[in-house]
Amino acid sequence: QNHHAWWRSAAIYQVYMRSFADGNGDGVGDLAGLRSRLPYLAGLGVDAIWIVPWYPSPLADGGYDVADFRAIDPIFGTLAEAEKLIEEAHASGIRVICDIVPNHCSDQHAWFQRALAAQPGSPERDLFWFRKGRGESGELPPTDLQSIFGGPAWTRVADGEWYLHLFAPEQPDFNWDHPAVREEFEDIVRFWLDRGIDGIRIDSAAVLIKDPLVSDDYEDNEGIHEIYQAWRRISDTYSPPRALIGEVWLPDHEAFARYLQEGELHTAFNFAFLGAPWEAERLRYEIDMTLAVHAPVAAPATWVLSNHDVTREVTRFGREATNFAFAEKRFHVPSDPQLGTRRARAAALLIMSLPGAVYLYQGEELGLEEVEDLDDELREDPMFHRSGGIDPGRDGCRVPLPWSGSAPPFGFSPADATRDPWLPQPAHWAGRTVAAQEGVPGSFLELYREALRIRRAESSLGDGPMRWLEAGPQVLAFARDDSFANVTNLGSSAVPLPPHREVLLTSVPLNEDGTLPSDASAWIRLT
Ligand code: TEU
Repeated sequence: QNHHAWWRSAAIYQVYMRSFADGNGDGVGDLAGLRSRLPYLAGLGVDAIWIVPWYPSPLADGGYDVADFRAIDPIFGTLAEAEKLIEEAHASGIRVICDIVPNHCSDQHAWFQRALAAQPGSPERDLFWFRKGRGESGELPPTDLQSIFGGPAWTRVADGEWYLHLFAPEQPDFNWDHPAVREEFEDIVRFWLDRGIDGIRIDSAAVLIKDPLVSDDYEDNEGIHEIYQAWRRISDTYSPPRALIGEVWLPDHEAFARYLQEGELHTAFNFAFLGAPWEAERLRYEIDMTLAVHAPVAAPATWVLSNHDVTREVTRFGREATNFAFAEKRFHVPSDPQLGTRRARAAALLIMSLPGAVYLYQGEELGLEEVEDLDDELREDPMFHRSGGIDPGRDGCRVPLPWSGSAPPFGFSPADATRDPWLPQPAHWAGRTVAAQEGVPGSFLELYREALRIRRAESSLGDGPMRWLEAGPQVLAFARDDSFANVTNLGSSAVPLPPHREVLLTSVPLNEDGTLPSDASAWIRLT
């Protein structure tokens, strides 16, 4: 086992910087805020932070519309501050992962601006997907392809040509058949690795190669692997080793695993738990499937309960039987926060004891729920706007964190702030702040902190083998070695724990007779 392969067992904390901590009082999170909260992250016990795009951006898609891949947006700070952050994080034992978005850029990116100013058929336009439209005067888009955020995937420019965007119109797709695009991104990868970045999260990694006039299929096309093999050759020249982490959304498991072959990505997000209901048989299937997918490749399994794209898990798990991170939010299915909280606590102990790495999304450790009652005018997500409001979008999981105090901004911004937080925080978050939970036995935060502490101390946790233990139909029970086991009860009645010496941690107190209540999880030391 390579001890330098830190990503194999890491707990990686996702920082949505706009909403993490605001240092300068403008209502938007920034590098100064993040730097001031590094002691919190070190105390929480995470191994790394993944920072979502911090580059100059008009924020048409929360920063996933990048105007310059080699700079920091002034609302967050400066490149010098980013370098300071990396240094300080390293000094606190925390690695730093940045987010590279290779499929598209902002329509304000210099290359796209140059393409707009240039003639149809020019080399500047060849870096993107400019095409003539259909119809007598080209008034119809080149194809009927729909964008992932809704509406046509083509937008027309002043001279009549159309350009392709798989996401919002403000996010033109690069033409990855063009060698200049490849060289540019290889150089961007070097740029950030040279600044001490420990890993790169690769946005929408499977959709770069396409031939939109020939086929609507933009996922996992021929030629995609060469791109990441080239990136891997670059990352392999760095020491200590750096991780390439793919956001590879592919339903086909074999296709997914090909990104994790020798000489390619080190690891990729496993989104299986985002779509799985709170149901033992289904979760067992997802666990077995995940481990089977990873068995033939060197990459570790990874586990994700939430991120900035999906409904927060407290809300999801509070919906009886369903846990669909995407579709169900459109139908405003009511959620029971007590039930959701209970299950989310159990789910946390479940994923943190499974083999491999875990990704935690800021606020998950506080038990925050989805903010579902944001005013329409405040919602920024293009998914909301481009669906005509049918899809509530992803703003509800991106509300600024509550740190302390009894009223907004809950310490998110300094006392002398000039602006309110960019999205309003619910008043009842007074009970969810870091300060309200810190040191309080049984709080959500202390559960995460204790789980992360044990996870670090137990050599059998993180990457490594597991075996299922005999258990009832609504129970998931597995051992990590001869002594450590997890039992998670998804049923509606209490279950006995297997013979054990010691109870290490439980998501809720055990019953007086020592049984594990429903919707609860326990870490135990076996006899
Ligand atoms: O997401 C990729 C992606 O496919 C998402 O659009 C996903 O399908 C959707 O969010 C589900 O609700 C990445 C980023 O994580 C996301 O925030 C960006 O909007 C997107 O890429 C475009 O860069």
